[in-house]
This record gives sequence, C-alpha cells and structure tokens, in this order.
Amino acid sequence: MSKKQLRIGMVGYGFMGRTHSNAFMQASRFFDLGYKPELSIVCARNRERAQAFADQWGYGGVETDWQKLVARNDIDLIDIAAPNDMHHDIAIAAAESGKMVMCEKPLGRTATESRAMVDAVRKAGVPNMVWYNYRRIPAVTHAKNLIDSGKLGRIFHYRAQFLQDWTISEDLPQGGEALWRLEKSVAGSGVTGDLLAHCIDTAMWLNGRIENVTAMTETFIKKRKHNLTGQIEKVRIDDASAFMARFRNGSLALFEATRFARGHKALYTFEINGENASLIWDLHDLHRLQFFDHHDEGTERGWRSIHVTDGEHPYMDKWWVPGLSIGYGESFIHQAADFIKGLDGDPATPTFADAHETDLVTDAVLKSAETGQWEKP
Ligand code: SOE
Repeated sequence: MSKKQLRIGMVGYGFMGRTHSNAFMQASRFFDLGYKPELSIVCARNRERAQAFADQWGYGGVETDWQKLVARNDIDLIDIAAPNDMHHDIAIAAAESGKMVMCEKPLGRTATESRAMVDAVRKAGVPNMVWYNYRRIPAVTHAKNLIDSGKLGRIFHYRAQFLQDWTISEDLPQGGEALWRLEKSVAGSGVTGDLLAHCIDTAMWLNGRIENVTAMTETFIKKRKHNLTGQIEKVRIDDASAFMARFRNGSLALFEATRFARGHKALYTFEINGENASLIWDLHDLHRLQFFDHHDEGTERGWRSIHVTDGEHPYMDKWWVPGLSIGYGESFIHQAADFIKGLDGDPATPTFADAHETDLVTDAVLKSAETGQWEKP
C-alpha cells in the first residue's frame, strides 16, 4: 500500500531540531505507518547555517522567515523546535493556515499563552502534539501500563526529581542562541518550565490531575552578563524549584528540579508508592524499572529490576532483539510514530490541551513561590 506524504516544515535547528529531524527520519523505518514523513523545509534566521543543517539532515529546502514557511502550500506539518518565545505565534499561525502542529515543551511561556494555542488548534481542527518525550521511554510506558492495570492499587505517594549542574559557574552568561534558557523573556521561567514540566507531564499521565501546590524557588546567581547586550543584568529565572502537591486521587507528591546539583547532568527519577506495589525509574538507567510487589510470596518478596527490553515490552518489538538497548533519541522516534498513527485513529497525547494542563501547574508553582500560599493550577 502506498504511503501518504507528510511534508515537514521544521522551525529551529538546535538540539531539539536534531532530535525531531532524527525522529521523523526513523519513524517510518521502524514503525509501520500510513504516512511517510519527508524532511521538506528547515527554517532559521541564518540562511547559511540553515542550509548547512538542511544538507546534513536531508531537508529539501530552506526558509529564513517562519511566516513564509507557514504560508507555503507544500507543507503539511509545522514542527516548532525554536526557543519558547516563538512557540505561541508560530503555532497559532500554523493552525490558522490549516497545518498540523507539533511543538517542543513547554507549550507556552505561561498558561495564558498555551490557552490561546489550544484554542487555535481546536478552532482549526488540526492534529497537534507537544514533545514530552520521556513518556515514550519503554520503561516509563511500561510503568503506565502497570499502574493502569491496577497492580499498584491505591496510590499514596509520587516523588520526582530532575537534577542538572550546568549553570553553577558565575561566569556563565545569560541570553543569546545557546543560553536563552537563562533569560526569562525568552524561556518564560528557569527549571520550572524546563525540567519540572517534564516531571509534571509524566506525573499527570501516570497519576492524574494535580489539585494544588506549595512551592519554593531560588536564583542562586543573581546577576550575569547578557550575551546580546554585553551588560551585567539581573537574572530573572529560577535556578532551582521544589514543590509539594496533592493529586486529585488523594496521593501526596514531592517534586524538585535544579541546575545546581553538582555531579548530575540530567538525572530524572521518579518513584510511586501504591497500596500493593511500588515503582522506581531513573533516566540514567533508562531501561530498568524497579518494581516491588507486595503480593509476591513473603519469603521471596523484594525489589525486582525489570530490564524493559523484551519483545512484549512497549515499543521494543520494533527494535533489535530482546535484551538489546535503545536510548533517549528513540523516545522521540516513538513520539513521531505515535503522532502519525494517531492521524488515522485516536490522536496521540500529549496534545496541546494536555500540555496546557502542565503549564497551569508550572504557573501555580511559580505563583506559590511568590505568595508563599498553596495555589491551584
Ligand atoms: C535542559 O538542559 C534540557 O535540555 C531540557 O531543555 C530538555 O527538555 C531536557 O530533556 C534535558 O535538559
């Protein structure tokens, strides 16, 4: 059966431009899909560098103005891999021109921004998705399946951390191409929107909606040189953010993210404790799911370390042979494949509406850190 065309217009060519391009290239090779993604056009302001990226990844052409990209009639899907301050305008324009839209996380710099984006894709009736990739690491998807099967029973506790250490130096500037994540006007927030958003997306997927939060944030380095102005300027993002939460199902949660945990590069972990069983996952050992089942025979009861690489495990029948590993990049391939499958069936998640829920929680976290009160998303 011949496959339908899915012509991609990619905005951005940084780290995320690479993960997304790779995902579209590989998805139809490893998964049986009704569409064949084509890397049609990459868009970035600097033509020379956009062309170099196009040559490297096999894009058919280049645009330097995203409005021109969105207006083209030879593009089916706009994928936004550009900094956060561009998500809102591009997503809305893409939806208004009838194109499917995929967007890097967080969806908006604020929930107000993402609300408008949700309204735009709903009004246009176009397929949409946000790249919260960690859901699609096989061990994380397996955790979801175990929870949904009822194996854990009533959930009491949820704990998550995302720890990094790359901004500890006072000499690190803020702003500009590589360091826009440190500039509030571009990023929206610091680790709350960048790292906690991942933890919140996974948590709400696994354990349902969050009812309320109480948070604290800190900016350890108060001033940094700005890459664009050359001036020493106030740092307005949060370097660290921690919050307690109550889920609608009555379980309690602790979340923490920081870029000041010396020794940790991208340590995303979560633990869930239920009445019958518990689960632990760790990004640095991403194929392992630690599982404790209280129903096991008493004398043999203990933590199992499940290596989630068997053909029966989520996504793994599409890869090598049982026992062999895949990694971070493949989680994006799974996401692209699920999005494409969803075009002919139930839409894949997280949709813009789901990601907006995450933005509501991150907004509540930032508000609570200011007010010192419990806040509702
Ligand atoms: C920040 O360093 C970052 O690249 C995030 O922006 C990503 O979303 C996260 O997956 C890894 O860390």
